[in-house]
Amino acid sequence: MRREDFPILKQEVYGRPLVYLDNAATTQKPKVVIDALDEYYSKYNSNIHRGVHYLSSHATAEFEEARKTVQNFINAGSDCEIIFTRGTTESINLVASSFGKTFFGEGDEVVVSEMEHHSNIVPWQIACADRGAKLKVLKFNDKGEIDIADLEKLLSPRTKIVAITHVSNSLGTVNPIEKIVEVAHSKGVPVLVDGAQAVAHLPVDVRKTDCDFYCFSGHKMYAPMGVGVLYGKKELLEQMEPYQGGGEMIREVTFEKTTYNDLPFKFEAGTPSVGDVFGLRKAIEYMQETGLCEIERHEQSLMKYALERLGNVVGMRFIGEAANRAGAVSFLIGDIHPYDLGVLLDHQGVAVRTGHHCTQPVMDRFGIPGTVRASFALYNTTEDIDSLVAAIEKAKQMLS
Ligand code: 7TS
Repeated sequence: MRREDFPILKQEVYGRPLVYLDNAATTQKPKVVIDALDEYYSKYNSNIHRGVHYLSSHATAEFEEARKTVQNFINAGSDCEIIFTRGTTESINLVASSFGKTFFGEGDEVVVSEMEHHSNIVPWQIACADRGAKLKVLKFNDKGEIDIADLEKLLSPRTKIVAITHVSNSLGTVNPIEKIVEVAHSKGVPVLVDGAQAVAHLPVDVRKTDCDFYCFSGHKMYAPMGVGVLYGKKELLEQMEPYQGGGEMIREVTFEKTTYNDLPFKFEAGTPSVGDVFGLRKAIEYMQETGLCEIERHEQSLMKYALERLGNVVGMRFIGEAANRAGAVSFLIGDIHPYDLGVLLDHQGVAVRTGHHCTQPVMDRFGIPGTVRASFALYNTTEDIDSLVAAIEKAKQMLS
Protein backbone atom coordinates (compact mmCIF):
# COMPACT_ATOMS: atom_id res chain seq x y z
CA MET A 1 0.00 0.00 0.00
CA ARG A 2 1.74 3.19 -1.26
CA ARG A 3 5.17 1.99 -0.22
CA GLU A 4 6.74 4.00 -3.05
CA ASP A 5 5.74 7.22 -1.21
CA PHE A 6 8.41 6.55 1.44
CA PRO A 7 11.94 7.33 0.19
CA ILE A 8 13.73 5.70 3.15
CA LEU A 9 12.19 2.30 2.41
CA LYS A 10 13.96 2.11 -0.94
CA GLN A 11 17.38 1.69 0.63
CA GLU A 12 19.37 -1.40 1.49
CA VAL A 13 20.99 -2.12 4.85
CA TYR A 14 23.92 -4.54 5.05
CA GLY A 15 23.40 -5.09 1.32
CA ARG A 16 19.82 -6.30 1.80
CA PRO A 17 16.51 -4.56 1.17
CA LEU A 18 15.32 -2.83 4.34
CA VAL A 19 12.37 -4.54 6.02
CA TYR A 20 11.12 -1.98 8.52
CA LEU A 21 9.02 -3.52 11.29
CA ASP A 22 9.69 -1.04 14.11
CA ASN A 23 6.76 1.25 13.43
CA ALA A 24 5.55 1.32 17.04
CA ALA A 25 8.78 3.14 17.89
CA THR A 26 8.40 5.53 14.98
CA THR A 27 6.97 5.37 11.48
CA GLN A 28 8.79 6.46 8.34
CA LYS A 29 7.72 9.66 6.58
CA PRO A 30 6.14 9.98 3.14
CA LYS A 31 7.64 12.40 0.61
CA VAL A 32 4.75 14.85 1.06
CA VAL A 33 5.65 15.27 4.73
CA ILE A 34 9.36 15.70 4.01
CA ASP A 35 8.45 18.24 1.31
CA ALA A 36 6.18 20.13 3.72
CA LEU A 37 9.16 20.72 6.03
CA ASP A 38 11.28 21.84 3.11
CA GLU A 39 8.56 24.19 1.93
CA TYR A 40 8.05 25.65 5.38
CA TYR A 41 11.74 26.38 5.95
CA SER A 42 12.27 27.56 2.35
CA LYS A 43 9.25 29.82 2.18
CA TYR A 44 7.37 30.52 5.41
CA ASN A 45 9.70 30.20 8.38
CA SER A 46 8.82 32.79 11.02
CA ASN A 47 7.45 32.91 14.53
CA ILE A 48 3.69 32.71 14.87
CA HIS A 49 0.97 34.68 16.69
CA ARG A 50 3.26 37.68 17.15
CA GLY A 51 4.36 39.24 13.89
CA VAL A 52 2.43 41.63 11.67
CA HIS A 53 4.59 40.84 8.66
CA TYR A 54 3.66 38.64 5.73
CA LEU A 55 5.62 35.53 6.71
CA SER A 56 4.35 35.54 10.28
CA SER A 57 0.72 36.06 9.25
CA HIS A 58 1.00 33.27 6.73
CA ALA A 59 2.66 30.84 9.17
CA THR A 60 0.08 31.71 11.86
CA ALA A 61 -2.85 31.10 9.51
CA GLU A 62 -1.39 27.75 8.40
CA PHE A 63 -0.67 26.74 12.00
CA GLU A 64 -4.28 27.42 12.98
CA GLU A 65 -5.49 25.54 9.88
CA ALA A 66 -3.42 22.57 11.04
CA ARG A 67 -5.21 22.73 14.39
CA LYS A 68 -8.52 22.40 12.52
CA THR A 69 -7.16 19.46 10.55
CA VAL A 70 -6.34 17.71 13.84
CA GLN A 71 -9.76 18.62 15.25
CA ASN A 72 -11.45 17.07 12.26
CA PHE A 73 -9.13 14.02 12.34
CA ILE A 74 -10.25 12.99 15.84
CA ASN A 75 -13.69 14.62 15.61
CA ALA A 76 -13.18 17.04 18.49
CA GLY A 77 -15.98 19.52 19.17
CA SER A 78 -13.81 22.65 18.96
CA ASP A 79 -10.32 23.59 17.78
CA CYS A 80 -9.67 25.21 21.17
CA GLU A 81 -9.61 21.65 22.57
CA ILE A 82 -6.53 20.81 20.48
CA ILE A 83 -3.22 21.64 22.17
CA PHE A 84 0.05 21.15 20.34
CA THR A 85 2.77 19.52 22.43
CA ARG A 86 6.07 17.78 21.74
CA GLY A 87 4.44 14.36 21.83
CA THR A 88 2.44 11.88 23.88
CA THR A 89 4.89 12.08 26.77
CA GLU A 90 4.51 15.83 27.07
CA SER A 91 0.72 15.62 26.64
CA ILE A 92 0.41 13.16 29.53
CA ASN A 93 2.83 15.14 31.71
CA LEU A 94 0.78 18.25 31.03
CA VAL A 95 -2.43 16.61 32.23
CA ALA A 96 -0.83 14.81 35.19
CA SER A 97 0.78 18.04 36.36
CA SER A 98 -2.05 20.50 35.70
CA PHE A 99 -4.99 18.25 36.47
CA GLY A 100 -3.12 16.98 39.55
CA LYS A 101 -2.37 20.51 40.81
CA THR A 102 -6.00 21.48 40.30
CA PHE A 103 -7.89 18.42 41.49
CA PHE A 104 -5.72 16.00 43.54
CA GLY A 105 -5.70 16.06 47.33
CA GLU A 106 -4.38 13.88 50.14
CA GLY A 107 -5.73 10.32 49.86
CA ASP A 108 -7.10 10.70 46.32
CA GLU A 109 -6.56 7.93 43.80
CA VAL A 110 -5.43 7.59 40.20
CA VAL A 111 -6.11 4.40 38.23
CA VAL A 112 -3.68 3.27 35.53
CA SER A 113 -3.48 -0.14 33.88
CA GLU A 114 -0.68 -2.65 34.21
CA MET A 115 0.06 -2.44 30.47
CA GLU A 116 0.89 1.29 30.34
CA HIS A 117 3.97 2.73 28.72
CA HIS A 118 6.21 4.32 31.37
CA SER A 119 5.07 7.71 30.11
CA ASN A 120 1.56 6.92 31.35
CA ILE A 121 2.82 5.75 34.75
CA VAL A 122 5.66 7.99 35.89
CA PRO A 123 3.94 11.40 35.38
CA TRP A 124 1.08 10.11 37.57
CA GLN A 125 3.51 8.88 40.22
CA ILE A 126 5.09 12.34 40.29
CA ALA A 127 1.69 14.07 40.48
CA CYS A 128 0.52 11.68 43.22
CA ALA A 129 3.71 12.24 45.24
CA ASP A 130 3.19 16.01 44.99
CA ARG A 131 -0.34 15.87 46.35
CA GLY A 132 -0.33 12.82 48.63
CA ALA A 133 -2.46 10.80 46.22
CA LYS A 134 -2.14 7.08 45.44
CA LEU A 135 -1.72 5.09 42.24
CA LYS A 136 -3.97 2.05 41.76
CA VAL A 137 -3.30 -0.56 39.10
CA LEU A 138 -5.80 -2.28 36.83
CA LYS A 139 -4.36 -5.74 36.08
CA PHE A 140 -4.60 -7.70 32.83
CA ASN A 141 -5.02 -11.45 32.29
CA ASP A 142 -2.60 -13.97 30.69
CA LYS A 143 -3.80 -12.96 27.25
CA GLY A 144 -3.13 -9.30 27.89
CA GLU A 145 -6.76 -8.23 28.29
CA ILE A 146 -8.24 -6.13 31.05
CA ASP A 147 -11.54 -6.98 32.72
CA ILE A 148 -14.16 -4.22 33.02
CA ALA A 149 -15.42 -5.80 36.26
CA ASP A 150 -11.95 -5.21 37.77
CA LEU A 151 -12.16 -1.56 36.79
CA GLU A 152 -15.55 -1.27 38.46
CA LYS A 153 -14.06 -2.70 41.65
CA LEU A 154 -11.06 -0.34 41.57
CA LEU A 155 -13.07 2.85 41.19
CA SER A 156 -13.80 4.48 44.53
CA PRO A 157 -15.21 7.81 45.70
CA ARG A 158 -11.55 8.94 45.90
CA THR A 159 -10.73 8.14 42.25
CA LYS A 160 -9.87 11.38 40.42
CA ILE A 161 -8.91 10.03 37.00
CA VAL A 162 -8.41 6.83 34.99
CA ALA A 163 -5.42 6.88 32.60
CA ILE A 164 -5.26 4.03 30.11
CA THR A 165 -3.77 3.20 26.76
CA HIS A 166 -5.97 2.75 23.71
CA VAL A 167 -3.57 0.22 22.15
CA SER A 168 -0.71 -1.43 24.07
CA ASN A 169 2.72 -0.92 22.49
CA SER A 170 4.13 -4.17 23.85
CA LEU A 171 1.12 -6.51 23.73
CA GLY A 172 -0.83 -5.05 20.82
CA THR A 173 -4.06 -5.21 22.88
CA VAL A 174 -6.83 -2.82 21.79
CA ASN A 175 -8.61 -1.79 24.98
CA PRO A 176 -12.40 -1.29 25.03
CA ILE A 177 -12.10 2.46 25.48
CA GLU A 178 -15.78 3.30 25.05
CA LYS A 179 -16.78 0.79 27.72
CA ILE A 180 -14.02 2.01 30.06
CA VAL A 181 -15.19 5.61 29.66
CA GLU A 182 -18.81 4.60 30.23
CA VAL A 183 -17.97 2.78 33.46
CA ALA A 184 -15.68 5.56 34.75
CA HIS A 185 -18.19 8.28 33.86
CA SER A 186 -20.97 6.41 35.65
CA LYS A 187 -18.93 7.10 38.81
CA GLY A 188 -18.11 10.65 37.75
CA VAL A 189 -14.47 9.87 36.96
CA PRO A 190 -12.78 11.40 33.88
CA VAL A 191 -10.60 9.29 31.57
CA LEU A 192 -7.32 10.07 29.82
CA VAL A 193 -6.57 7.84 26.83
CA ASP A 194 -3.01 7.34 25.59
CA GLY A 195 -3.56 7.10 21.85
CA ALA A 196 0.13 6.90 20.83
CA GLN A 197 -0.31 3.43 19.32
CA ALA A 198 -3.86 3.90 18.05
CA VAL A 199 -4.11 7.00 15.84
CA ALA A 200 -2.15 5.54 12.91
CA HIS A 201 -3.99 2.23 12.97
CA LEU A 202 -7.70 2.81 13.51
CA PRO A 203 -10.24 5.64 13.27
CA VAL A 204 -10.42 7.70 16.46
CA ASP A 205 -13.51 9.68 17.41
CA VAL A 206 -13.13 11.48 20.73
CA ARG A 207 -16.76 12.57 20.83
CA LYS A 208 -18.09 9.07 20.23
CA THR A 209 -15.67 7.67 22.79
CA ASP A 210 -16.47 10.56 25.10
CA CYS A 211 -13.00 10.39 26.70
CA ASP A 212 -11.88 13.51 28.53
CA PHE A 213 -8.28 13.61 27.29
CA TYR A 214 -6.66 11.93 24.30
CA CYS A 215 -2.88 12.07 23.71
CA PHE A 216 -0.75 11.18 20.68
CA SER A 217 2.59 11.74 18.94
CA GLY A 218 3.07 12.91 15.35
CA HIS A 219 6.10 10.75 14.71
CA LYS A 220 4.16 7.51 15.16
CA MET A 221 1.69 8.58 12.47
CA TYR A 222 3.97 9.51 9.54
CA ALA A 223 4.60 13.08 10.80
CA PRO A 224 7.90 14.60 11.98
CA MET A 225 9.33 14.07 15.43
CA GLY A 226 8.90 16.92 17.89
CA VAL A 227 5.15 17.45 17.64
CA GLY A 228 2.20 15.83 19.35
CA VAL A 229 -1.32 16.55 20.46
CA LEU A 230 -3.34 16.78 23.62
CA TYR A 231 -7.08 16.76 23.13
CA GLY A 232 -8.95 17.81 26.25
CA LYS A 233 -12.54 18.67 26.98
CA LYS A 234 -12.95 22.41 27.17
CA GLU A 235 -14.70 22.44 30.53
CA LEU A 236 -11.81 20.54 32.15
CA LEU A 237 -8.99 22.42 30.41
CA GLU A 238 -10.57 25.70 31.44
CA GLN A 239 -10.51 24.73 35.10
CA MET A 240 -6.96 23.40 35.03
CA GLU A 241 -3.90 25.34 36.19
CA PRO A 242 -1.40 26.16 33.42
CA TYR A 243 1.43 23.68 32.83
CA GLN A 244 4.30 25.96 31.82
CA GLY A 245 4.59 29.72 32.04
CA GLY A 246 5.96 31.89 29.27
CA GLY A 247 5.08 33.75 26.12
CA GLU A 248 1.72 33.18 24.42
CA MET A 249 0.02 31.60 27.44
CA ILE A 250 -0.67 34.95 29.14
CA ARG A 251 -3.25 37.69 28.72
CA GLU A 252 -1.54 40.29 30.89
CA VAL A 253 1.61 40.23 32.98
CA THR A 254 2.56 42.54 35.81
CA PHE A 255 4.89 41.78 38.71
CA GLU A 256 1.85 41.71 40.98
CA LYS A 257 -0.39 39.41 38.99
CA THR A 258 -0.58 37.55 35.69
CA THR A 259 -3.75 36.53 33.91
CA TYR A 260 -3.85 33.66 31.44
CA ASN A 261 -4.79 33.41 27.79
CA ASP A 262 -7.81 31.54 26.43
CA LEU A 263 -7.68 27.95 25.27
CA PRO A 264 -5.72 26.48 23.63
CA PHE A 265 -2.99 29.11 24.07
CA LYS A 266 -3.06 28.87 27.87
CA PHE A 267 -1.29 25.51 27.46
CA GLU A 268 1.07 26.48 24.63
CA ALA A 269 3.80 28.50 26.34
CA GLY A 270 6.75 29.46 24.14
CA THR A 271 7.48 28.98 20.45
CA PRO A 272 5.96 25.75 19.16
CA SER A 273 7.51 23.47 16.56
CA VAL A 274 5.75 25.25 13.69
CA GLY A 275 7.34 23.37 10.77
CA ASP A 276 6.57 20.03 12.42
CA VAL A 277 2.94 21.06 12.86
CA PHE A 278 2.81 21.70 9.10
CA GLY A 279 4.25 18.22 8.62
CA LEU A 280 1.64 16.76 10.97
CA ARG A 281 -1.11 18.30 8.92
CA LYS A 282 0.30 16.78 5.73
CA ALA A 283 0.63 13.39 7.43
CA ILE A 284 -3.03 13.48 8.49
CA GLU A 285 -4.12 14.46 5.00
CA TYR A 286 -1.95 11.68 3.62
CA MET A 287 -3.64 9.07 5.83
CA GLN A 288 -7.06 10.49 5.04
CA GLU A 289 -6.45 10.06 1.30
CA THR A 290 -6.33 6.30 1.89
CA GLY A 291 -8.80 6.44 4.77
CA LEU A 292 -8.31 5.17 8.30
CA CYS A 293 -10.82 2.35 7.78
CA GLU A 294 -8.88 1.14 4.78
CA ILE A 295 -5.57 1.40 6.67
CA GLU A 296 -7.12 -0.57 9.52
CA ARG A 297 -8.39 -3.23 7.14
CA HIS A 298 -4.97 -3.60 5.50
CA GLU A 299 -3.12 -3.82 8.80
CA GLN A 300 -5.63 -6.26 10.28
CA SER A 301 -5.11 -8.64 7.37
CA LEU A 302 -1.36 -8.22 7.81
CA MET A 303 -1.73 -9.01 11.52
CA LYS A 304 -3.71 -12.17 10.73
CA TYR A 305 -1.06 -13.27 8.23
CA ALA A 306 1.76 -12.52 10.70
CA LEU A 307 0.09 -14.50 13.50
CA GLU A 308 -0.40 -17.48 11.19
CA ARG A 309 3.14 -17.46 9.79
CA LEU A 310 4.85 -16.74 13.11
CA GLY A 311 2.58 -19.23 14.87
CA ASN A 312 4.13 -21.99 12.72
CA VAL A 313 7.67 -21.20 13.88
CA VAL A 314 8.81 -23.97 16.23
CA GLY A 315 9.34 -22.63 19.77
CA MET A 316 7.17 -19.54 19.20
CA ARG A 317 5.66 -17.97 22.32
CA PHE A 318 3.46 -14.96 21.76
CA ILE A 319 3.46 -12.38 24.55
CA GLY A 320 -0.03 -10.93 24.39
CA GLU A 321 -2.86 -12.86 22.76
CA ALA A 322 -5.78 -10.52 23.12
CA ALA A 323 -8.75 -11.13 20.83
CA ASN A 324 -8.65 -7.51 19.68
CA ARG A 325 -5.14 -6.51 18.62
CA ALA A 326 -3.54 -3.88 16.45
CA GLY A 327 -0.15 -2.67 15.37
CA ALA A 328 2.30 -4.91 17.18
CA VAL A 329 3.17 -8.58 17.74
CA SER A 330 5.48 -9.45 20.64
CA PHE A 331 7.13 -12.83 20.96
CA LEU A 332 9.96 -15.01 22.26
CA ILE A 333 11.41 -18.11 20.63
CA GLY A 334 12.56 -21.03 22.76
CA ASP A 335 15.19 -19.80 25.16
CA ILE A 336 16.77 -17.33 22.73
CA HIS A 337 17.40 -13.98 24.38
CA PRO A 338 15.34 -11.30 22.58
CA TYR A 339 18.41 -9.10 22.17
CA ASP A 340 20.37 -11.86 20.38
CA LEU A 341 17.48 -12.50 18.02
CA GLY A 342 17.07 -8.77 17.35
CA VAL A 343 20.74 -8.42 16.36
CA LEU A 344 20.62 -11.45 14.05
CA LEU A 345 17.44 -10.17 12.38
CA ASP A 346 19.01 -6.75 11.94
CA HIS A 347 21.99 -8.23 10.11
CA GLN A 348 19.52 -9.68 7.63
CA GLY A 349 17.98 -6.27 7.02
CA VAL A 350 14.95 -6.80 9.27
CA ALA A 351 14.40 -3.99 11.78
CA VAL A 352 12.42 -5.07 14.86
CA ARG A 353 12.58 -3.82 18.41
CA THR A 354 13.78 -5.84 21.38
CA GLY A 355 13.62 -5.15 25.09
CA HIS A 356 10.97 -4.08 27.53
CA HIS A 357 9.51 -1.39 25.21
CA CYS A 358 9.21 1.03 28.16
CA THR A 359 6.65 -1.30 29.75
CA GLN A 360 8.68 -2.95 32.51
CA PRO A 361 5.58 -3.90 34.55
CA VAL A 362 4.36 -5.93 31.54
CA MET A 363 7.65 -7.83 31.44
CA ASP A 364 7.51 -8.37 35.23
CA ARG A 365 3.97 -9.72 34.88
CA PHE A 366 5.24 -12.40 32.47
CA GLY A 367 8.58 -12.88 34.27
CA ILE A 368 10.60 -12.18 31.12
CA PRO A 369 13.46 -9.76 30.37
CA GLY A 370 11.87 -8.44 27.20
CA THR A 371 10.36 -9.46 23.89
CA VAL A 372 11.02 -9.21 20.19
CA ARG A 373 8.40 -6.94 18.69
CA ALA A 374 7.37 -6.59 15.07
CA SER A 375 5.09 -3.63 14.46
CA PHE A 376 3.28 -2.62 11.32
CA ALA A 377 2.41 0.43 9.27
CA LEU A 378 0.38 1.02 6.15
CA TYR A 379 3.37 0.36 3.87
CA ASN A 380 4.15 -3.11 5.21
CA THR A 381 3.36 -6.14 3.09
CA THR A 382 2.99 -9.89 3.47
CA GLU A 383 6.46 -10.11 1.85
CA ASP A 384 7.84 -8.20 4.87
CA ILE A 385 6.35 -10.87 7.14
CA ASP A 386 7.82 -13.61 4.94
CA SER A 387 11.23 -11.93 5.23
CA LEU A 388 10.82 -11.74 9.02
CA VAL A 389 9.95 -15.43 9.28
CA ALA A 390 12.83 -16.44 6.95
CA ALA A 391 15.24 -14.31 9.01
CA ILE A 392 14.01 -15.91 12.24
CA GLU A 393 14.56 -19.41 10.82
CA LYS A 394 18.07 -18.45 9.75
CA ALA A 395 18.84 -16.93 13.15
CA LYS A 396 17.65 -20.11 14.85
CA GLN A 397 20.00 -22.18 12.70
CA MET A 398 22.91 -19.89 13.53
CA LEU A 399 22.20 -20.17 17.26
CA SER A 400 21.72 -23.95 17.32
N1 7TS B 1 2.49 5.78 25.00
C1 7TS B 1 2.63 4.67 24.27
C2 7TS B 1 1.53 3.63 24.28
C3 7TS B 1 3.78 4.50 23.50
O1 7TS B 1 3.90 3.39 22.77
C4 7TS B 1 4.78 5.49 23.52
C5 7TS B 1 6.08 5.33 22.78
C6 7TS B 1 4.56 6.64 24.28
C7 7TS B 1 3.42 6.74 25.01
C8 7TS B 1 5.53 7.78 24.31
O2 7TS B 1 5.54 8.41 23.07
P1 7TS B 1 6.55 9.62 22.77
O3 7TS B 1 6.34 9.89 21.32
O4 7TS B 1 6.19 10.75 23.63
O5 7TS B 1 7.93 9.08 23.07
N2 7TS B 1 6.40 4.00 22.47
C9 7TS B 1 7.58 3.55 21.96
C10 7TS B 1 7.78 2.22 21.64
O6 7TS B 1 6.93 1.34 21.73
N3 7TS B 1 9.04 2.07 21.18
O7 7TS B 1 9.63 3.26 21.19
C11 7TS B 1 8.74 4.19 21.69
